[in-house]
Amino acid sequence: WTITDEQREYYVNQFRTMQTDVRGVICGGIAKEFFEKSRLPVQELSRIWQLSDVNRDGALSLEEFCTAMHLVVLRRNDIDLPDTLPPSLMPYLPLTNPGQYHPPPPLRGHSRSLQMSLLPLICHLVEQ
Ligand SMILES: [Ca+2]
Repeated sequence: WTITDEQREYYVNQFRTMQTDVRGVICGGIAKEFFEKSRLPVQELSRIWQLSDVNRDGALSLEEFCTAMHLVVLRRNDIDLPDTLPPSLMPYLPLTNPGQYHPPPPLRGHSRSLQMSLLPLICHLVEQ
């Protein structure tokens, strides 16, 4: 299941055709469209997606994309998907690489302020 250097280079190039910034991510819709070109059944693609999107943010980072691509390639070669990711395919988790991972604080702050602004409304409804 190991990714060879040539394969990785190819995957990285594919990633670059969709996302010029290698530290960026490919959002779900674009990735889905791309992987549908592999003509694998949808169930298998969603399985691959579940295995590859390790941080469950609905988008694929370069590492996650390489993993997903590789799983697609394995399936195209009639190799069964693993139940869990083998260590050789495990994308680097953001936690192991804190320098490159920026959690989206504006979004969190936004949802919190949204909750705050809803609170008086909810209190008002409860009073009635
Ligand atoms: Ca992800």
